[in-house]
Amino acid sequence: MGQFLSRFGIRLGTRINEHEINRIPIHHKCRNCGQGCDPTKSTNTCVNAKFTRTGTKDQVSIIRPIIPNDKVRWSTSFDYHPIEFTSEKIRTSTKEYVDRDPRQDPNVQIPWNLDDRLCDRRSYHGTYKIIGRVPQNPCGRTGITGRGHLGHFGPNHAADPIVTRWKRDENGQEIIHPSTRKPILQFVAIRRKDTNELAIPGGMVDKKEKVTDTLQREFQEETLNFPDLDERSKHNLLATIKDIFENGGIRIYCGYVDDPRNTDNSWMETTAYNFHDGKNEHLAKINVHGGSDALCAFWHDLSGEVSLFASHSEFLQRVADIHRAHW
Ligand code: RP5
Repeated sequence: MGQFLSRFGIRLGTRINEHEINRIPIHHKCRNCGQGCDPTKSTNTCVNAKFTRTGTKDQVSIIRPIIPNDKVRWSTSFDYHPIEFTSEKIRTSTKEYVDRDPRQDPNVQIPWNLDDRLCDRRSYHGTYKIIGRVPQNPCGRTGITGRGHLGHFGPNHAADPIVTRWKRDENGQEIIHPSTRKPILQFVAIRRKDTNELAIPGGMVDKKEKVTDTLQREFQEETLNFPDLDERSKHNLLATIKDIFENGGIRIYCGYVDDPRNTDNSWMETTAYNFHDGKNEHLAKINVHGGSDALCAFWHDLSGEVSLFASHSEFLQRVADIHRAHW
């Protein structure tokens, strides 16, 4: 996303206004799989569709109709027949942070475009429209109406901590990539349990939680599983991480994510921060282990050739640019 945002003169890490968002062709990828499917092919399903776009292992799978790139914007006319889909888990949830559907119950009133302190329903992309009592995805058609697998109508906010270090040889020297002649960065990656894809260890902002706290909580839950540490070492390590996350970090991006769960009425937005340990002093020494939603966690080289979940590759490219590292 960064690459094409900057092409439109929009700096990453800045709040994007409504005028700017209108200039962004967000849907450069197939909405089913996030890859470069050819929408002109004579099929109405995505060749790369994965169950995670539309269902989980234990739920019915629904394949989205493909929206050709030039028909994504609401302003273009299109014979559009989206599929209504809200997962059973979301429909039957009684959790406080899962919305009830105002289309089904006229008594449900949701404070759209506001932060009522329980939930921030504001979008980084300005005021979104309410059509038929539910928000309209500001980035266009997705092929699905309803909430899919997302708990909120409108924006669902997440946070992505990008923890980086230089790749070093056994003598501690930075390793230079032979083709770009630039040093190689490594980031803390996870393999997601739901899609099996490589990802940044991000997660949803909880009710009443600050984004800065989400960054720290998600990093700890998904990558720090301390099987070998005694209580004292664990305490010291957590204190160091807390200090770094609260006092350092570069904001890389905030806004819409090309997430497989997005629908016409619910979508993901994130804030991504980079925490870089350039001198191998603290974060770089962490021996990461998978926990929570992560099958496993590990240090992985930053490279344009690695395929990652949602918009994560674009965030990492921005990090590589900032540190003048290999991509
Ligand atoms: C992505 O989904 C965000 O960039 C973030 O990494 C992630 C949050 O969702 P969960 O990991 O909590 O499912 O859009």
